[in-house]
Amino acid sequence: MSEIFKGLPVVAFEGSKSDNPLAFKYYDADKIVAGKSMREHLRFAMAWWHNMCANGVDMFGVGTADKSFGQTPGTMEHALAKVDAAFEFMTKLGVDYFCFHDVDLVPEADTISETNARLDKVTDYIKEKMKETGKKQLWGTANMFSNPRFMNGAGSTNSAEVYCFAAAQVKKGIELTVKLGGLGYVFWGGREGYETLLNTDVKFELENIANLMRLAVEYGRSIGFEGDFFIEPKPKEPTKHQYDFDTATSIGFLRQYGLDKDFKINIEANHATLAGHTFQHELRIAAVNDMLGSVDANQGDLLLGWDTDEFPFNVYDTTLAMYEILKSGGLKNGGLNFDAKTRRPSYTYEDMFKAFILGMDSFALGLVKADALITDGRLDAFIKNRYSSFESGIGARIRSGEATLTELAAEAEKLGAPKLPSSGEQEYLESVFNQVLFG
Ligand code: XUL
Ligand code: CO
Repeated sequence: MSEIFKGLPVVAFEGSKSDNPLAFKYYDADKIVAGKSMREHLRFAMAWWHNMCANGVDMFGVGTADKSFGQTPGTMEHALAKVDAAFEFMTKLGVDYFCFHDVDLVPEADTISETNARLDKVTDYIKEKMKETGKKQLWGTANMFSNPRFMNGAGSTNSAEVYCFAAAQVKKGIELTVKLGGLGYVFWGGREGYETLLNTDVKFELENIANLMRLAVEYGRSIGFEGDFFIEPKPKEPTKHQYDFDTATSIGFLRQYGLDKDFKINIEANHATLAGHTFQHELRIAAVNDMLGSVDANQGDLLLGWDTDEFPFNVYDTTLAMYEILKSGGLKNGGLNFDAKTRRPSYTYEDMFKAFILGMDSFALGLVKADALITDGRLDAFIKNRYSSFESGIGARIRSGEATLTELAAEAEKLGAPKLPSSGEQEYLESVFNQVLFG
């Protein structure tokens, strides 16, 4: 097997003073931060679809990047060359994990059995490469949104026949995840939503999606899958409305259908902003519900209303994200999957390397700064003090659940006019944040 990314080096950490574009400035894999190495905290993953498949094609033009890796796209030789490329890429960048959809690995055949045979062949090869390199699968998933049969969704389809095809793909997807020892299995509801309520039975569709997930859990557990199932929320795109709109909605769905013990949430930054939330908000809501599973690390563009899947660059956001992740005790069966692609004009192999360096450095900085914020302690102390009226007296009785409504009303009457609550001091806290970030 010959080198694919010729002339591109194994990327080393050189520190913040380095001007080598192909070196890490902040990501120092074995450096210990908050008791663990950066590598363990961050668990970076490469998304097969953006990195090994996407060539920059968009609605207005053909691809600009060559991802043929010396083979003819659509052949098994190409599928195997993508494996070689992926492992060389991960090795050179020091990325420990990867994620894929079934059809990212192989060209889909006319029959399920032929597609599955191709998947078996490619995953045999992936398994060999995993043994050689120590790389691991973060999560697996099935693409149930590209094939025309899924035009009305997979679990949410109006066709019982299509539902069977979805089930077949989920079954195989979980089998491959078990085969490769993946930590998670993702459901991103690509077309699990609707274009108009005039033709849609929402309750029926939700029940069918939940049923597909229940079947997946039962089957997965029966063949030894011990990892987490994840829902990846997104409010829209490609459908007008996706049922897994955001974290809170997805958690409600999981609880409604009794799936909350087996599922957690995979939060994507750009999906959060499409839902009108911050990335931090989605992480916090998942964390306080004990549902923070994994992260699709990318960023959107605030001026564009779609999923631009950019490599993370905004260090305020990566700091706030790592702050939430550290405070929640870290990602257990999750990691930071770069569900991100280079811009269409950044079409070279070197751009792919630089994109990962940007993303990995942005999160390494975020980790260091988040740890510094926690060590600094002023934010925590402020929050603790902000709720201190609940520590004793009537406040403590409210917290313990002992106080009755009558008792509280009587207390209010006794107080006469209540004092204003203490100031929120947002501006002060933001300046503390800047001070910790910039010294
Ligand atoms: C699409 C998206 C998906 C999921 C996996 O917006 O994020 O690639 O991450 O299906
Ligand atoms: Co994603």
